[in-house]
This record gives sequence, C-alpha cells and structure tokens, in this order.
Amino acid sequence: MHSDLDVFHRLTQLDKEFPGAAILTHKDGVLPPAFADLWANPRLLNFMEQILGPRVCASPIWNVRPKGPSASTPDGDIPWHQDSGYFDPASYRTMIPVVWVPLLDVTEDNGCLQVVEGGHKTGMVCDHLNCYADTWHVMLDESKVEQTLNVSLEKDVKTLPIKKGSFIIFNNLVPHRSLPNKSEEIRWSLDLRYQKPGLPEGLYGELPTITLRDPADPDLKVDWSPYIENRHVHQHKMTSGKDAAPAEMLDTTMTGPWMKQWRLVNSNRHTQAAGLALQGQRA
Ligand SMILES: O=C(O)CCC(=O)C(=O)O
Repeated sequence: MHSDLDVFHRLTQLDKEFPGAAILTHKDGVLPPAFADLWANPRLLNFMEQILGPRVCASPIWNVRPKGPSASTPDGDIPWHQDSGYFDPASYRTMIPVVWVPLLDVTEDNGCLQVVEGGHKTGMVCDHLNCYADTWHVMLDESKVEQTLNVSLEKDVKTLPIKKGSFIIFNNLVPHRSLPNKSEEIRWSLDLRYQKPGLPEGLYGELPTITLRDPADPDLKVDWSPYIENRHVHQHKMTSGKDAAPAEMLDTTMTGPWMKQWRLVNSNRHTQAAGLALQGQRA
C-alpha cells in the first residue's frame, strides 16, 4: 500500500504497480466535507457574487484530479479545450466559472495550466474532437480555433504557474490545457464550478445545482446531499443507457456524454467502452 509515502508520491507508486489506480481515484467522486467547505468558502463566494450576482450556486461538474507523472500516467494530460466541450449544449449560454485550486505549487514542470487569453470573447463554443491520445478527454479542433474563437494557440497562450494557496478563475469558454507532469509527484488539484440558479447546468439535468449563497436566506445551511452520489455513475448511465454495476466502477475506463457530442477521430479503450467506433470499424 506504500503507506510510508506522502500524498504526493503514494499514488505514483500505486499506479505504476496497478495501472489505472489514478483513474479510479479520479472516478471515485467522493465529496469530503473539507472539499465542500472550500467550495462554499465565503471569500470564494464573494468573488463569485461579483461575477454571477447575489445568488450563487454550485454547478454539478467538479473534479479532484490526481495528475500523475505523464511518463507513467498520461491519462492526466489534458489537451486544449473549453469546458463547454464537455457540457450539455443547453448550457452554452450559462456562465459557469471554475475555481481551479492546486494542492501544491504548480510549475511548468509538474503540470500547471495554460489558458488562451481572450479565447472566450466571441462567446462561441468551438468544435471539439474525441478523444485525445489514450484518454477520455475532448480536444479543440485546432483547425477551427482561429476562425471561431479569433485567437491563436501560439501567440495568445499564457502559462500560469501558481503557488499553493492560490487559485485560478476562468469561465467555461476560455480555452485551456495542462502541461505534462515531468515530476514524480502527483499534481493534485480541485476544479469547482459555480453558476446562477435556474439556468441549465452542463450535466443534462442529471444532477441539480446547489444553492451556496442567497441574500433571502442569510443563515443558509448548504445541502450537499445531491453531490454525495458519484457523478461518474450518472455519466456512465448517460453514455451506456444502463446503471453501472459496482464492478464497472472498478473498471479503469471513463465514459461520458461528451463522447457522443463530437466527432470521433481516435479510438481507444475509453471510446470502445462507450460503444463508439471510428467509421468503418466495429465498436
Ligand atoms: O487540472 C487539469 O489538469 C485540467 C483542468 C481542467 O481542464 C479544468 O478544470 O477544466
């Protein structure tokens, strides 16, 4: 179990011995009270109030990401995308800012974020493609970025190394990616999303938004119960049309509705698990 190792090294070893351990950790979807407290942190909500107005909700797509060393766990490598590329098209007009919080200093060597400055300004969701390398991640159709988003994936890129205790806020239309992790440490991070109440979220109505701040209810006690259930169970059902058996949640493939949203250009074990095949191939 490598219990002698710290939280930044233990999963690296486990994943080397049990490939996919990091994916299972990502899929686990458990929302511990400490993460919920961070999501509802009053100072973060003060930021969100300025962006979203006085009523602020949690939006149901969130992650704790164990981004391991790229050499041994390349599934954490996230290519250029807009978050809306993963979301229900009904939510494209909803502003869904994300607060991205690393649990250690992040640098160009261990997988910090890059964003494309101004990439949200046309208000468009660019075409994406499925799925990047051996992962389940969508990727921007780079041939359409300049025309649709009026930005360049070379000239407008900003690299964002930040210190532990800092965070980055950006919205669902800002193109971003994370750099490969060249260290031996797990680059743990959280991405927590927010929106106004009453607008479509990105998860096809599968999970509700949760009210975090409402001036009409100054003593609001946040009810986190809808997010105690693992979101990945819902995603599996949306993609396969059936409930996930417990063994399937121990399967190291990841599937989700975004896989059916965009053109498949690369087949791998995740897209096959979703029953998708490249034209001319059997699923
Ligand atoms: O944490 C990462 O590596 C990527 C984060 C990301 O793409 C997101 O939060 O939308």
